[in-house]
Amino acid sequence: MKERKLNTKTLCVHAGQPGQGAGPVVNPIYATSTFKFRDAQHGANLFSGKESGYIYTRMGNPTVKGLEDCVATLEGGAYGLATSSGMAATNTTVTALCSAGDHIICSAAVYGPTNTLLTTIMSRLGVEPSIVDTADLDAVKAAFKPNTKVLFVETPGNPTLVISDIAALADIAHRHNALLVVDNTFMSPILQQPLMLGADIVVHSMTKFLNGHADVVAGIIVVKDEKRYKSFRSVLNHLGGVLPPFEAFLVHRGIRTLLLRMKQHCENGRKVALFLENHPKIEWVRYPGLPSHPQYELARRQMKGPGGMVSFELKGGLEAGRTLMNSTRLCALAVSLGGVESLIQHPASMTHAGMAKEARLAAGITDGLVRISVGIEDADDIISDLDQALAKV
Ligand code: LCS
Repeated sequence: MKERKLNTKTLCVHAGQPGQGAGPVVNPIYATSTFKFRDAQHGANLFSGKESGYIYTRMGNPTVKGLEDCVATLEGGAYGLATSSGMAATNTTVTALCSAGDHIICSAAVYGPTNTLLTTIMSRLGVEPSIVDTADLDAVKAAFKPNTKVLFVETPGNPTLVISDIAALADIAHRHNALLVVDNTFMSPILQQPLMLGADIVVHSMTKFLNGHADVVAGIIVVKDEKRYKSFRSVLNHLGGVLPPFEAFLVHRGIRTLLLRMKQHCENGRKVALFLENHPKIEWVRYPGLPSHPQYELARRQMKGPGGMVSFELKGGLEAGRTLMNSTRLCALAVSLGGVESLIQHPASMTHAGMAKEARLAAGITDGLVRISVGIEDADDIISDLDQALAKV
């Protein structure tokens, strides 16, 4: 009998966890830095690859492997590589794919430090970046050079929520013998599966929706084939930015409720976005679930839901935004996103403060833009908090 494919809800609960048979129900924390060999030959065989098994936790650990298998399954990929942060996932990916003399194209609207990593550190090491609005396919085509190795896309982009067409960009990248890397942090594999749309590699900050509880910093890379996995594993092992087992355990636990949480983030995100759009003190709102989003149709085609991130600007600009952020009682004034609790922050002076002002403005990150990560609390409570804070503006 052909094995029935499990549905996503079931995979969130079971992927990467121990299978049937006697033993633990939950993949335990292997709190060990190193693993004993049977004898000297066994150790030599593990190092040479003649036998597979665990050697040393920087090279692999059963708790971390359970999480890697889980996220790879949810993304529709073959292998995962858990990293110590989302930035470590991006850094490891770029380092694995690019050498001095190569060129990389990156979305204009990305998490601030991703832009900084490419435009300062990677460029210092000889990898030349081009920052492009990847929602504009003609601009992307024009940016390719003979030495372009990677097209790095964040969609929806942080914090403008601009959406890039993954399938079209995969096609463009492949025509130029380049690889498409997608940062899927804002969506999680529940709402968007870039590998299924043609992307070659997915990276995540698992600090956000995947973990979902604002108590871990973590990242992951998902690839489609063994050859790339082995080369990435070697780079990660030598760069050293691996995820420790305790953090892996927490993220794996968080993923068991990922689908339920994402449903609630979408439901609450819609309600909050609609409330803001109808409020007289709001200048504009950007949310992929609102018909006013410039790429509403693409969002509906490419994403299974609009997610929990909402960006907006008040009519009074930056000063009004500051008063709002200082007046919320339930929404916490903090960076990060994707947790069960609602957070509010100001990208120009916080998450994207490290970017050059011209680059920030070119990416649509205005001085007055305020970003909310809508949590899974009762939507009416979030809205009433924003309502009382708006009354103070
Ligand atoms: N990619 C995206 C889309 C992100 O939003 C972040 C962090 C990262 C990568 C990096 O992940 P990390 O190393 O922090 O795990 N975004 C943050 C934000 O918007 N506020 O604080 C962190």
